[in-house]
Amino acid sequence: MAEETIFSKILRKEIPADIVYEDDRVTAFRDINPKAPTHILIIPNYNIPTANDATEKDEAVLGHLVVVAGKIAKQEGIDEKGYRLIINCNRDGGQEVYHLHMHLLGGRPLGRMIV
Ligand code: DGP
Repeated sequence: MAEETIFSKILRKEIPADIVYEDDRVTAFRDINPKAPTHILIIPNYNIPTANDATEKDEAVLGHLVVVAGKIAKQEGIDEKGYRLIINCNRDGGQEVYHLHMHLLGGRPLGRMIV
């Protein structure tokens, strides 16, 4: 079984988070250290540590992350202007929390890439 992270505690509501969306498969909450006016993390409700650990059984939930990202972007009023979705993997990818998550960033022009 994957190791616990701070995100497991957020899922169990043991520590506070500004949750903007939740259903039976995924949960979304505002990043504690926002890099843009809208910076939301969307996570599966169970721990897949990194993109390397994703398997065929995770395909539905991983696809759902993107569908939910679109819904939240609309909710945040950034869908028309646009936004960026990022999944970091391991050290070179800048991953800090080993519970796979998708960053939804928007609310300002982000440039062509974040480096
Ligand atoms: P990453 O580098 O892709 O692993 O991003 C992890 C993000 O998680 C980082 O932008 C900060 C955010 N984060 C870390 N701890 C917490 C927390 O306790 N609460 C919230 N809301 N966000 C957190």
